[in-house]
Amino acid sequence: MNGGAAALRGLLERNGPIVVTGAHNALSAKLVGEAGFDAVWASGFEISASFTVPDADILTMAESLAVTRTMVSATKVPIIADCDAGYGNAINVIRTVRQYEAAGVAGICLEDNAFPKRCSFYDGRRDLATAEEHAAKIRAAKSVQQSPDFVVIARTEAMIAGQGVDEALRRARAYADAGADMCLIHSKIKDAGEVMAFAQQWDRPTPLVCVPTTYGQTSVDELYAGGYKMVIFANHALRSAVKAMQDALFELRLLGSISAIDHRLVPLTEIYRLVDEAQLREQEREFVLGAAPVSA
Ligand code: SPV
Ligand code: MG
Repeated sequence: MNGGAAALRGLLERNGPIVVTGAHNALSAKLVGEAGFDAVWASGFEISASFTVPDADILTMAESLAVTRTMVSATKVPIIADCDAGYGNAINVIRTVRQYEAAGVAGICLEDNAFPKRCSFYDGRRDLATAEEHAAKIRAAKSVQQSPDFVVIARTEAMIAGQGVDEALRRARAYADAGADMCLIHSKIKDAGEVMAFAQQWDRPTPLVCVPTTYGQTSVDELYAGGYKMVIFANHALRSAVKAMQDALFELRLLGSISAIDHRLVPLTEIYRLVDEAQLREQEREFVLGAAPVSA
């Protein structure tokens, strides 16, 4: 049984917004859970950056899956995996769903970028799959999931590609009708105008998801009131970590003494807590130090 999927279904049935935050490894996923977010977004942008490669289907499915597995084991909070365009066509999607569901994620997101995808915010080339092709991927995904609770989010990049709200509506309707559990409507303009206009015209029961990276002044409550059930803060664990590390490392190099940057650090005991060092000592007492002698 996939406890994460059942928990995510519970959140979908509950009133109020589902607030999700991105992570890129086990530790950041654990911190997202401890901060009280409802779910972890296993972000392609964050995981790619943690390998210092662009978010453009450079990492393989196996690499991203391996990272995602470490997240599942680090937190009880449901994990939603960003599976980009599904790592190929509908046949690749079938294996992607099987592997991610078996890894214990609560759900996956599949976007209608053509494979290989490019991050929604990069300038330059942007090719979308046809609506028909992506709807078939959603149907393929839904046809192979094992647990009825597993959540498939269909994402349209129509507005990212400059094709407007009407094209986003046409595509999202096709994905909802293909069986998507949620539709993610992405936008890169500097206010919530596009996503709000979309939600006003949305005429399916399928709940909506948004990623307010470029319209960060709009609150979760406003987005929920506008029709968005799930809000994903996609990359903020990564960006805050990079800033903290850059500032601390720069100052350490400049000042040459650890005590000068003490105020920037968590104590070692906080790291011990995060890795459950107390449990290690308990297990050592029980299974190593106090091991009963084996009779000959
Ligand atoms: C990610 O975090 O990888 C996403 C969200 O897909 S975005 O970067 O906004 O496209
Ligand atoms: Mg992504």
